[in-house]
Amino acid sequence: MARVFLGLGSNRGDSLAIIRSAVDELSRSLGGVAVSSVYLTKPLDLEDQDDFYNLAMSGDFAGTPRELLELAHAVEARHGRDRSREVPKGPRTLDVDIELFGSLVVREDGLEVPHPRLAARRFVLEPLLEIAPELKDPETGEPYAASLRLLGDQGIRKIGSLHGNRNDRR
Ligand code: PH2
Ligand code: MG
Ligand code: MG
Repeated sequence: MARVFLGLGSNRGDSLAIIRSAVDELSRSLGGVAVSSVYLTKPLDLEDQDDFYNLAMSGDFAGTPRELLELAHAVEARHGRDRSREVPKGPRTLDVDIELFGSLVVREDGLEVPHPRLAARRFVLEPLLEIAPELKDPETGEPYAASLRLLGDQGIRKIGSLHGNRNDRR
């Protein structure tokens, strides 16, 4: 059993509903799930596209990294993602990335864990550290909190809980 961390993103379609549904689906294969707040984030890499909704979730997973990747791809496909008809790093209904798989390091074709750009992306690190502030890079032992302090603003804003905040209602 490994504690795994996933990064979810969407900037096409009804992004919040898509992410909510994907979290529910993924949660069926994970134990002791934790889910971060939702963040509205400026697109990185390919800047000429709509802002993304991003969050992180974690849970205990009983399978292999390859099996988790297959699950991630299946959940993406069920939420309208068609990898054969999309622009690399461009708009997508749902992206489910494996950020960390316990302390495993995997560098294979199509499966790289920790995610190669994890420590450079505020839209990944901020939600991740919200649910696990002590997380460290399994290769270097460097706390991700230190990586986060090195990053600039990157245009990310916490917009609240995935299911809304009950205390906001009157
Ligand atoms: N995903 C990308 C490329 N750029 N930018 C933001 N803000 N959020 C993302 O999830 C994202 C991105 C490719 O997966
Ligand atoms: Mg991806
Ligand atoms: Mg991605």
